[in-house]
Amino acid sequence: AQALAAGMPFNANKPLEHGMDNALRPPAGQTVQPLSSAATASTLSEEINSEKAGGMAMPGLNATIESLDRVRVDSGGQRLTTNQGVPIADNQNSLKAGLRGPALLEDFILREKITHFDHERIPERIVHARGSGAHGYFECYEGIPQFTKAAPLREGGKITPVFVRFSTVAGERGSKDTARDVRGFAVKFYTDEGNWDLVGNNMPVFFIQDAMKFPDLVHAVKPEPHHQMPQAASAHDTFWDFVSLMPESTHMLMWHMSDRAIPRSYRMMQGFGVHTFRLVNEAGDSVFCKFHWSPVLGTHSLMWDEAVKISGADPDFHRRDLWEAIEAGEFPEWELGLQIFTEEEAEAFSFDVLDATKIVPEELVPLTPVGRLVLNRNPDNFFAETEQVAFCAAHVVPGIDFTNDPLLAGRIHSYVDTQITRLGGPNFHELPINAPMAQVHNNQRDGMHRQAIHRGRAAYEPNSLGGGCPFQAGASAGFMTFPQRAEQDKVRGKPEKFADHYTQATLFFESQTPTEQAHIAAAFRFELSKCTVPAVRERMVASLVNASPLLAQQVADGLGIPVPPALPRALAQPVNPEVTHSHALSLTARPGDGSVRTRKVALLVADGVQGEQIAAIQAALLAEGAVGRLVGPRIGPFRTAEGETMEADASMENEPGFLFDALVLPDGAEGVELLSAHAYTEQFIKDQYQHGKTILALGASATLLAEAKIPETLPSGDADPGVLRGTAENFESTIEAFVAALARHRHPAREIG
Ligand code: HDD
Repeated sequence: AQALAAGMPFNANKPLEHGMDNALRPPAGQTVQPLSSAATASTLSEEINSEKAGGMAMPGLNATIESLDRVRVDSGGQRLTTNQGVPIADNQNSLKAGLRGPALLEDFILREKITHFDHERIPERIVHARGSGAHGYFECYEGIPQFTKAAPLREGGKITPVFVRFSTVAGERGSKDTARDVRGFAVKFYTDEGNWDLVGNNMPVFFIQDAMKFPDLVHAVKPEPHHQMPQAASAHDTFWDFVSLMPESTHMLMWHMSDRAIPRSYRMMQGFGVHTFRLVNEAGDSVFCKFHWSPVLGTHSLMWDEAVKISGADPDFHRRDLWEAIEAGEFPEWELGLQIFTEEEAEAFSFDVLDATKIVPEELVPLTPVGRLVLNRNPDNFFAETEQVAFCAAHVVPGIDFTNDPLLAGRIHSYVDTQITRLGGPNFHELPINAPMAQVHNNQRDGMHRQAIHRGRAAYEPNSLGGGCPFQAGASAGFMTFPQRAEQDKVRGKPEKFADHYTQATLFFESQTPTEQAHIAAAFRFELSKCTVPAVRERMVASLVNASPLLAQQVADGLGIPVPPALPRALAQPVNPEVTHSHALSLTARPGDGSVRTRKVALLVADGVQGEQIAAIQAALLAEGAVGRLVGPRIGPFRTAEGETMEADASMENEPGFLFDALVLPDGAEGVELLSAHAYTEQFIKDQYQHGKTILALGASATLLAEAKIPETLPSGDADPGVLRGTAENFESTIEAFVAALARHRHPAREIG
């Protein structure tokens, strides 16, 4: 509109239309700094440290800010056009022969609109269909050039833009976030030397050892083919039929039945590269490596009953959580830690590092911290970015290489292949979200939807007509596969150590706290009780006997069956493991920074509550980075006991108790009476208590606790550190105690009788 008013031709407005007026761009006259030089990196590093002050993504840190600007479209002030840029006069009425006459075939505007609409959907991912993404950056701490020449890891202070997508595995695109499932944790690094995708999960092992079995695994866990049920759930016969016949899955099943499978937030879960990878340095020396992402906020989970309820009240729970945190400037952060070990060390381990059903215990090879990942920008458009992003396990850069893990081998093939169907052809790398920031030059040509306009006549190599370009980078600059010796017979089979299916399943179970173990037993019981074929249940319990007779007993009791004889083991001689207890495997080992940042607290209000106390608690929470929301019998204004007005932005109906991390019950006799009479209050409090959350009852609201039958003490007889009672006299210290109790995430002692 400005351009038109100024009498400029329409296209002169193009930069504006494409987001060049983005508020995040540097002021006029200032240029965005290049990412490649070390000097620039350290300047940016300083800027990042102050980024939270502004709560804004910094220019230069996000691939999006620079490279995606050319495709951003902002239609503010623009007139409506067809896809050919023809201005549209009337977008409400189709072209008809007379006002009551038939619509005309000639109406190219109607037909273009409907035709495009008809083709708006693309096939969803066969696995990991439901996900959420965000932009951010990876910052290297010190640089580890002695181990790798990979651009993001070799120099201290180096900043590499990233796009990350989290996902569930089994559910369809529109399924719920809080299903019991593995979570994908896929990171695309836009490095100076091309894109590197670390396509991992929130669990460090996998169900199977060989990619040959992947289609079977996925067919088994997906909804059953005859009636397409159940959605986003492994609790059905075909899944348990398959895994009970596949003892190598036992270790992964322990993780899958643990609270890891129901994370509190994408921001509060670990990520793992799963496979053993290779790092290669400038000299061509190589070591083995496992990648670990550790969240700064700690690793926290939901409870099963909570997850089930959340999936009804807010199927977008994790998506919303990630989005809101980034919008609020509370940028999620993880530390990247590497387990680095030599091939010779690996030879001596009691397990095979090429087996994706095995971890390398942290007690055996500790983590070396190498950098941090920060997500600081939400996508502008879900489809263009989160849906069209294409991760590929084959995308590595110089300095990162594969090992002979047979699961990884299949992945190297599968990801590119699946994108060709999903994204409609071989040019998906040209989609803006997938395009590397490094330059792309090769002789690949044509195909569906080609964007690049290649100039010149030589599309082959070697050539003389194109001056020999693009030319091979050579061994010093180009990707060189690590020259691992390979002189063996061609065979279909697996190495001896792959046959040990239970040692690490036992390690995992025995490293859990009693509460965590109880949750695992409950999850097995729940899932197997959903199987309709008794033989499937029995076979699974028979397999568990090999991992833990105690667990097998608990599950069998829960199913009302005797413990069956153990399944025959593939390995006659039991393995002698290096580590028999690993605290690192328990969620309690990862409390995070101890802060309450981004935790959501419900402050119940009604007419006549003591408003000043509520306001003071809300302010105290905000000062700690937590969110206190006023929740009323309805939304809207409430009159406080002091005669002021407070505004509830949530109601007990639209935001039930289980959506919050903690609860504050107000003082004020009139308000407490109104809450007591309200149909939702009791369940709101009960859910909070049963899910182990912190509850603070101020003054008169102690009666609400009694009405909800909240026990005075823990089952052990001790005081419950998560149920606090406040009075006007001890108000200040109560707030402090409340924040400290909230920082503990949950109070599991309530569960153990
Ligand atoms: Fe996979 C997607 C992670 C084994 C084949 N996988 C996919 C995604 C993640 C993983 C996070 C979603 C990426 C995104 O957000 O777009 N997959 C894993 C991990 C595995 C694993 C950690 C084991 C260590 N996957 C695996 C095997 C195969 C595949 C063995 C096939 C042989 N995975 C695929 C796929 C998907 C995929 C079919 C579906 C959509 C896509 O790739 O882009 O190619």
